[in-house]
Amino acid sequence: MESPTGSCWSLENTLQQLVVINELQYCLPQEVLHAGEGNKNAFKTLIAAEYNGVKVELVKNFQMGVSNKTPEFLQMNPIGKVPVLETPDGPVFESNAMARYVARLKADTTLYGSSLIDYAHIEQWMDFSATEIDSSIGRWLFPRLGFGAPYLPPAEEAAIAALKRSLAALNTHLSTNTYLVGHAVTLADIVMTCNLFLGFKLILTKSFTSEFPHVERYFWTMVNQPKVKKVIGEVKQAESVPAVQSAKKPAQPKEAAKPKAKEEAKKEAKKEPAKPKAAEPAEEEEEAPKPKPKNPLDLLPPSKMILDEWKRLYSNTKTNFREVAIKGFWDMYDPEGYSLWFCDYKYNDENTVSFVTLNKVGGFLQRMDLARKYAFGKMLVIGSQPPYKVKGLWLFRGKEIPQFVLDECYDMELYDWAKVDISDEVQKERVNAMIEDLEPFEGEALLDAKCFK
Ligand SMILES: N[C@@H](CCC(=O)N[C@@H](CS)C(=O)NCC(=O)O)C(=O)O
Repeated sequence: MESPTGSCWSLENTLQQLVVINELQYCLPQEVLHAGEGNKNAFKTLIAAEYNGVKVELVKNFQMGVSNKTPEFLQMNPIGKVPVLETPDGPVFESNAMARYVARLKADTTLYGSSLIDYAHIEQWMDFSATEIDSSIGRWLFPRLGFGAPYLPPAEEAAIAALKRSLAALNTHLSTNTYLVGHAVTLADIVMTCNLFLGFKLILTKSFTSEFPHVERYFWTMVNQPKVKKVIGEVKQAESVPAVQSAKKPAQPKEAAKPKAKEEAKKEAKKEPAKPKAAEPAEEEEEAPKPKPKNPLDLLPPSKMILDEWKRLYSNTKTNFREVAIKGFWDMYDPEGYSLWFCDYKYNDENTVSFVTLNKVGGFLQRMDLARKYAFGKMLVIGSQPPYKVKGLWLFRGKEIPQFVLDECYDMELYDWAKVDISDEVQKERVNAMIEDLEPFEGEALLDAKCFK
């Protein structure tokens, strides 16, 4: 940015000007934030305001799909998206710009670091957070929730791969840094946390995030900072990847809740500052969630086999695997409550590149996340050179492959499935070999063995 004299823009000059703005702010009207409660993009502004001691009021009775369609709102943001910050000098849209504005309202803010290079790094991580993290989470999450782009498995796979790549880079950075820049919370951390928040809350299960332990540590540290917690509330990590839902129609205005005029809304906001609560995706704000129907597998008669006990036994057996884990498995196995299945990839001749084959299997296991409560699986990538064979063994609750798995995990149709006949000792031994990663398997070396548990 150039100053009127043509010299380079200086952070110091701007900060000096902001001292004046800061001193003036007490006699100016307050900032008003237009967004529904629980909007993670609005949280950026609210958290920055907490850190800077700036008063920002959340407009009351904001109704997504209604309030943001009024002519008054469209004057503030022509694209009609939320959030928007109304300032004494006019409206600002784009949540990062709004958060920057609030960060700069305080002259001696620490949110922008203490040097030009800190400032550049803060901007760097904010851009990274928006373009590499938030966009990949959105491309994975929203099609599943029926918003935006339609759900397409290859597009989902690409989004997950992009997200993993970005999280791996973030994880490396955070392995030697408590915060993104310097030794204290900056605006970069606020923006990154809000973006991760949506992911952790709605789709990034523990089994997904455990690959990125430094990101986990960072996220939980951030959301437990008192000033962050005050805005976003208690955070609970997603327990499963949401099932694919059919596309949602845009919200229709409701009879009872007519859009409020800007002035009226503003007046109400001033009367009683609204307290933000735990978030929902903004698009869902206008509808109360329907009670989730019970999974039919939960209605089956109880089984003597406790899946988690088997998973624990599998994970904790380090020696004498045959005698302990495999024997334990058959002692527990309940053919009335569970079934075992072999699967065989139909297109093994396409498995010509090892890492692509491994990614394919990794993607399958990722998408099976929705069945974690009801399944255990082993997937073997077989062969020491291409084309690799992919074969697997699955244990499912119930006597058949659960219908919701067939419906929602598109990989299922890429495999031939055969129920294991446990009265056949040869088949039983094949089960054992697969659980155990026995090598050679059917005469060949294993490139990899992945477990779903
Ligand atoms: N880049 C914008 C994204 C804003 C955005 O996507 N807002 C969503 C809700 S979180 C919205 O208003 N959607 C309604 C629409 O697309 O019409 C920002 O960071 O503020």
